[in-house]
Amino acid sequence: MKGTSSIDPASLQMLKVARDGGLETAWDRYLAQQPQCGFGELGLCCRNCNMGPCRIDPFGDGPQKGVCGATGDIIVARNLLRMIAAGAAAHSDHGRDIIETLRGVAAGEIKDYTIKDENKLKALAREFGISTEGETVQTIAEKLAEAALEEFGTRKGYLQAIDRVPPKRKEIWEKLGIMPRGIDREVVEAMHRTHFGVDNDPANLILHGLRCSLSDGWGGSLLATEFSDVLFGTPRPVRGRSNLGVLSKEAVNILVHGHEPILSEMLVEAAKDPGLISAARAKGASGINLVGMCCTGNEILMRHGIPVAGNFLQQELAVITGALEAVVVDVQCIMPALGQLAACYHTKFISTSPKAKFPGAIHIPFDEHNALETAREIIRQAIENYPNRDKNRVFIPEEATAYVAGFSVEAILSALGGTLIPLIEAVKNKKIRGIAALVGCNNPKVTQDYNHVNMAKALIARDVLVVETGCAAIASAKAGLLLPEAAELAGAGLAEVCRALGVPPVLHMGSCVDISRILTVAAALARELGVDIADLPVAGSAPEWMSEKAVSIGAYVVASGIFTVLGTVPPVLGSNVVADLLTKQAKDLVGGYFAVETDPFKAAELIIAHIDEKRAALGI
Ligand code: BF8
Repeated sequence: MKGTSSIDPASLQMLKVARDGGLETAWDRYLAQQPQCGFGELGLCCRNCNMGPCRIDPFGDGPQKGVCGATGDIIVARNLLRMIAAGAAAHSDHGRDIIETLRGVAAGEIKDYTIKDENKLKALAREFGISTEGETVQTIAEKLAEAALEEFGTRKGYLQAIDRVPPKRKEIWEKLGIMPRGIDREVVEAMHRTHFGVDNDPANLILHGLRCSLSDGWGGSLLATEFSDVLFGTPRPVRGRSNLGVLSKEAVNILVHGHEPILSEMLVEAAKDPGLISAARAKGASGINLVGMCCTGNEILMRHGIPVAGNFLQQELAVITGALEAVVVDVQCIMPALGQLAACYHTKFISTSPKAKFPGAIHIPFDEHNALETAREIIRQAIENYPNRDKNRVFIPEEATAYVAGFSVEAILSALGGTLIPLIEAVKNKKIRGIAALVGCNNPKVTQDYNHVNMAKALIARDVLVVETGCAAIASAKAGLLLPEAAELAGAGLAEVCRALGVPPVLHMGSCVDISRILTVAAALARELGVDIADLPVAGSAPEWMSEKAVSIGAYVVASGIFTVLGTVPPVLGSNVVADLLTKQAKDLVGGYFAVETDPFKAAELIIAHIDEKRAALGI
């Protein structure tokens, strides 16, 4: 959909406010960047050593080699591997922070968090070969945290969660030499290989990219999900509201944005403090209104039904409502533009992580050892700021769509009566044609939410059950697709299943690290059927992706055997060799492969054709 910024009415209203007020957003900066660098778009620029920077002429007239002799194929492959490594590092470092918090809780050093899901703790301990018999929860947690931290670097052999994978998949990874070892190790090796003068074979580089990404999907991300569930509770279906209309005209509005639930969970706790609520009232506010954005928004909506104010491209728009007393951030997907924008309003932009500081931000270090008090201090600062709100500059759109979220693996199993068999039966008798995972970001290259919403609608209309995470899930929440009533938009078979189970046709499974929940379900389905993941009628898509994390996700989904459609073009088209590897040869090597399709309706058709091909091969 060319020429339109967003399909979200709330975003469109806020963009008008921004334009009228002369305020700049990502959409403006995107336009100012046009035309974007063609070498960069094709992946043909190399800055890995100081003989460069070098770039390859895609038309064949200028240089075809960098100073060192690297061809376009080598440069594209190296750049892609670095993107995967950065994405895997981000997810996995998030995972490590959660595990370290659990270790601190178990050791009694961190007091403000408790272990919310002891059953999951014990199940994970058993998976890691840790005896739970007669042991205290603390001891189990301590041993489990230590074992999980070993996954990052010192483990011998392959990652523990690989045992969830069907045997055929393991054989493929072993044969190709891409069985993921330590999580950190794969990222370090990616950086080593892409250093000057090391790995210069495009296929060898891409294969390591797959291995590195697998250490994210089946390693860092999976541990982030599982240990978050242990600490903060495993999500269950929960109702909430989504979009900028969740901001309040009367209450102190605090927006929490970023990724790690360590911060957002404590803000949820602190916002309930009667003393702080009274303090807010004393300043003339009706109370405290904590809302989320992006993945940290997903974490607290999945576990508490906290309202979610929007997805990636709405972070600036939330500030432009003029109604935010504070934007509190930790790590990832936070625009550095927020500092300057917040300064145009009374809004305090508060950073909390030593890893992520921003121009124009107030830094309040968030220390897990003093978590509740730090969260209270942040909320106090927001309350103090309430009288500075200029009511004449407040504009809050009305949109606040209801949603049902919280579909963890455990919640799905419970909706199905404890086993995957009813789901398998529904797939076999074609009530459910297949399953598509729609994930990932917004990107100003795409009309906001257009690809997400249209793909989801096109798929459910053809009886494809859609599972979502990240900003894709927030797009569906805003569009009303996460409600059981949305079954009326589904094909007859899927609608029947949804009505029988009381679930929406689009299931919100969490934040981006929670794509590991989708992997876990896919692996369990394959095991149940005695086939490989690649044999299942399932597909993935990142219809509006922008981040390096999404590149790692795409790579591990494909490496896990799942066909994946990208809705924005990755920077690989400068190399036919790399493009061919990803879109064709990967199918023979790992079962999964990529397609690029920017039109959401055509992308949905690709997924349906793939699902039908897999159904035919299974004889169902
Ligand atoms: O990890 S979907 S814009 S918020 S990267 Fe970021 Fe993309 Fe949103 Fe969460 Ni995921």
